Amino acid sequence: MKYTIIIVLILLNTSCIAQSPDPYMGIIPAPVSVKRTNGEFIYSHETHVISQLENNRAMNAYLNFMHSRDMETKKLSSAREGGGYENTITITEDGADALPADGYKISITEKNIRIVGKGAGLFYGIQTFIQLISQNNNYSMVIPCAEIEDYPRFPYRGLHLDVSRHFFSVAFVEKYIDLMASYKLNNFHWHLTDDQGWRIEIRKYPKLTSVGSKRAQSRVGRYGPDSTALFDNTPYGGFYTQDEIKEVVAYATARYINIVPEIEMPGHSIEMLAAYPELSCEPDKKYKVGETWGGFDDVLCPSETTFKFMENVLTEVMELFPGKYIHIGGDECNKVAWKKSKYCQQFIKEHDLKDEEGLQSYFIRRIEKFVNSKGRSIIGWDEILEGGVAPNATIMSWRGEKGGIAAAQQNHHVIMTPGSGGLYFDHRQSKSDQEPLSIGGYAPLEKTYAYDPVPAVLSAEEQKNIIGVQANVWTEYITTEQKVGYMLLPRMLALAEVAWTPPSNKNYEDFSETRIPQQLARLDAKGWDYRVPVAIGLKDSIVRGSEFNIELKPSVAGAKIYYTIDGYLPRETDMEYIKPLHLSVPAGKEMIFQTIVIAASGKRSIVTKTVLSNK
Ligand code: TNX
Repeated sequence: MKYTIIIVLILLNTSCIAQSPDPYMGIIPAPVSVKRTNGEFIYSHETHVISQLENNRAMNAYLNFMHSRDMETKKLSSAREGGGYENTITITEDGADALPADGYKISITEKNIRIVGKGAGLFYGIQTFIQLISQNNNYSMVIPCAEIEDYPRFPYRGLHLDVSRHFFSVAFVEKYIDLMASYKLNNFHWHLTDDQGWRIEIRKYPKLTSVGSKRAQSRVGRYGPDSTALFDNTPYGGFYTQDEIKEVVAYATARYINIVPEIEMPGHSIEMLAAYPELSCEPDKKYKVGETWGGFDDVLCPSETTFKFMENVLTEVMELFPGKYIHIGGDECNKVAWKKSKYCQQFIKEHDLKDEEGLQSYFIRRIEKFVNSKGRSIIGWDEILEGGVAPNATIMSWRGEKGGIAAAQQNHHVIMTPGSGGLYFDHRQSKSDQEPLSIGGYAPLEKTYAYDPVPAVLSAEEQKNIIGVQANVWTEYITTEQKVGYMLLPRMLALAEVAWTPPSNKNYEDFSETRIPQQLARLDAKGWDYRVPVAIGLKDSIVRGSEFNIELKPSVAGAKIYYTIDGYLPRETDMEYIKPLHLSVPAGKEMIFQTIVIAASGKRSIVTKTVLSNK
């Protein structure tokens, strides 16, 4: 009798999916509680809105969305709030006081919809409602009946963008902020200065931009120890004027997003030295704005000139950014220059500091004192713990969780952003050589999703110091807006769920196989670039056997999967996967099954290759 092994690469039992629909109704981040009830609400041109909120950010978000759908809603008198009128949507603060911080409630019945919340909470309720109404990318206006109750896990839900290594326009930054708001992130960490370019106009020091924002050329390819570096021979620059900054701050505020500006010191600052060499320990030396990646030996000298200069810079920065936090960097400060400098060595002795780390700590404390005197607080990268942490600083733990744990134990607030936790979106998303140039580390979607910002080693009391989580988009190798999209999405959606959703509600299968495909289709329609995930149900691998059942699902709603078994790269001229395949491989042979996912917009996944082997 013929011996056959049936290997099921994936079993996506559709009847099973039908029986247990996505418990979160497509919403990312998954809400705290979703209770489905029978029936659906049909949103139409006849639906009236009832609200007494005027000039309200949540209400504006709702009206703008409806306007973009050509669904202007007629307003009914707010006196009807709570009256149970049919075919209405009530948007109200009434009853919001009983909700948790930044929480909201939505009830959808066949007759009407009621969204309750206050401030940011109501705004998040509207974002959830918008996701419900734009599902499956067909902008269906049919909303299943449900009761949703929701609030965030962490108060700080951050996303960073490095605009120094590569510069991104105001329009793009605003698009980025919009995206954050859709997924309930609330802190935009704007990395405005670094060795490779100063990007914010400072009126008192015009050379910061006229000199410091421009580099003569950029290093090509991955930075390494080799001395055969290639450069692109192309000048690069860009900065934001103060008026542009004000515009972005207002744009973010309208979406309940706080901006955390970062001004790097005392390291990552050679662009400042190029503009104002008197800030260095060797003022007669010539400095140029960084053209390569990685660190530089020359950093700010802890002199009175430097402190005065930085205070003046920070004064202008604080006038532009109204938020509580000013990020002062503090990472990777090379100590070479301080070790060589007589002035620094004398300073260490005179101030009874232990060593150069003590000097770094002195530097940060002094800046903190100034920032605190203006009623603001500093955030710094975890290096600011070295040599003793500034008294009121919040720590961003990026070199793993160690710094964050130590800071939480010392009763400092902590934002977790470890590269090792899948939160560095400059790391590659798969091990395929079809991925674009990236900085090195490996952070697939699943890894980001699995991250938990609260280390178990902390006591319950210490855990309260973890105020949130953030992902970072460093742009040494991200030269275009399109590539920002590619590196950001879909991982940012995983970040949103890590930051918002109670851990017990997290479900990677539902997230990656049901909600991500819907959301990606929605983002595609909005013009976002993103990494098209590979077909659901396949991984690059070898599978052994003679008979193979293959069941796949597109990773973006509405996308098509094409495949080949002839060894050639699949493209849209190949067979389209429509229904489960059954492939037989004779004894001693191998068949190479390759797939590509192509979204309606034409965006393509990498090609997967599965060897079906009967050898
Ligand atoms: C480390 S994270 C840096 C950045 C780089 C990044 C690249 C941090 C505080 N410093 O300057 O861009 O790695 O992944």
